[in-house]
Amino acid sequence: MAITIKLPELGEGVDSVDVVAVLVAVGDRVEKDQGLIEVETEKASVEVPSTAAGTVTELHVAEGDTLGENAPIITLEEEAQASAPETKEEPASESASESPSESASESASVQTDAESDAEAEEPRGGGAEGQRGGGAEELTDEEPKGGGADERAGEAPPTVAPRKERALIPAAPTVRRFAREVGVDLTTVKGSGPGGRISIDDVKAHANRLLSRAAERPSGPVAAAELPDLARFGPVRREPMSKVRRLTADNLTRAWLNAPQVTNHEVADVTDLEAFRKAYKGRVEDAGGKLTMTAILVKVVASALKLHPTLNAAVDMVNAEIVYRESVHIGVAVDTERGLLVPVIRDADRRNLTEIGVALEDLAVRARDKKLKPEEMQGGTFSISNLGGIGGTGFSPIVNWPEVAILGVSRARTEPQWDGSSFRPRLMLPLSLSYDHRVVDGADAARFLARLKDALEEPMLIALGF
Ligand code: CAO
Repeated sequence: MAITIKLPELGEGVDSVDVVAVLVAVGDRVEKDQGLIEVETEKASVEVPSTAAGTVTELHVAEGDTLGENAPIITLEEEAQASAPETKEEPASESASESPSESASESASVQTDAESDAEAEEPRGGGAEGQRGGGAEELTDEEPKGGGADERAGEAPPTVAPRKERALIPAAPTVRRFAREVGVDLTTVKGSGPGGRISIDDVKAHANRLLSRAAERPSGPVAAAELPDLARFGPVRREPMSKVRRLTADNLTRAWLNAPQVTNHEVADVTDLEAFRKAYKGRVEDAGGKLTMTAILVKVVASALKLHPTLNAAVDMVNAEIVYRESVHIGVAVDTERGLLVPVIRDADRRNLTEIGVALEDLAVRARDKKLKPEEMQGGTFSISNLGGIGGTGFSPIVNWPEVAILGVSRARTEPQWDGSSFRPRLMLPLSLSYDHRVVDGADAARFLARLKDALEEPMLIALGF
């Protein structure tokens, strides 16, 4: 007999809930207490269980709906033994007499087969887009809400296969929510728990595998989390992203998700170096360049990398290898109207300061004039991002994957420093080194930063090979 399961009492202070997932489809057999929909309040995300067992004949909700108390969720054709008297539309005895001959165990075995078939034959490879397009939305379009079970009688069942597969996904609401947030389609994830139950770790491992694959296509898109409806909270304006912005977003997301990153901080006394820079900058200008703090840092970093090859390496997790790079190509972050560009100074370790000053000025000007060639932004082995011309006391730059480290530089300030007998005004430069912790240990990073500090404070050390 047909019964309609409704949204139960919502609790004090909760007027409505949002449907974030529909866990069953028309044609599904559900058990009593099985989750039907996942709803979200401002405080929590919960599954609403079925109060009866039977076969779903009608869905009254779709993802994105907002429901109030007592809103109908599904109508199901109830089975004899599993009736829930308080929600029934017909007496239990009639329901029992009209139950189909198909036994509960038969139904259960059909479900189990469907699940194992889905895993064995279809490796749940529809992809996020396919699933999104074919699931709830398709059903919603085809089935207007609100009709009773009898109104639907005789109609061909809607597309149930994708929903059925989805309804069988064994995952807790927290896991479903996490998967949605990181853009993973749960139908493509194999669970490692009992009965194939999917855990958050399974989702993370799956996401990492996808990212490794995506990383093989450096310009490919990165799975994106769906934005909530921000217009609900006030007017919004949408603008298409520029290509530079899209690539930046993809690259930074890939780097952030691929490499576990840590940032170490250090401060170097660059008082003497600044005096040197001012004294000699005219000579570099004569050569067509600029003797800036960034140019000096490129030289110092390039020299230090020869002594710390791990920070000039790349990580190949597919083959479990560290790829040491003989060349030292330093990428320099340049702020342009179009967004962040990172041209590369090739063989920085083999160039003198004047050559670096000329190369950097040329690349920075052409970056801002949109005249850089794509190959001039490729192949870096380490990056420097100097925000000191703008301000700031420190920041955590994101490693420019597939590099394993990046130096962030903030604004040098004159500060009192204790020299053992008195405080003296010294120009102090904040340095922040972010690194891929899979290959660079904290101690390696600290030693590298100490090396940079020493060289910036005693530049002659570079001439001595440190
Ligand atoms: N502390 C204090 N002053 C600094 C400084 C620092 N760390 N770095 C630069 N300055 C000063 C320079 O000395 C210069 O001062 P003067 O005009 O008195 O000589 C002024 O700031 C401007 O420097 P600059 O920008 O001409 O030259 P630069 O080599 O220092 O920087 C470049 C070049 C391309 C790195 C810079 O223009 C730039 O684009 N920086 C932004 C990088 C960025 O966006 N990073 C964020 C990326 S996300 O991680």
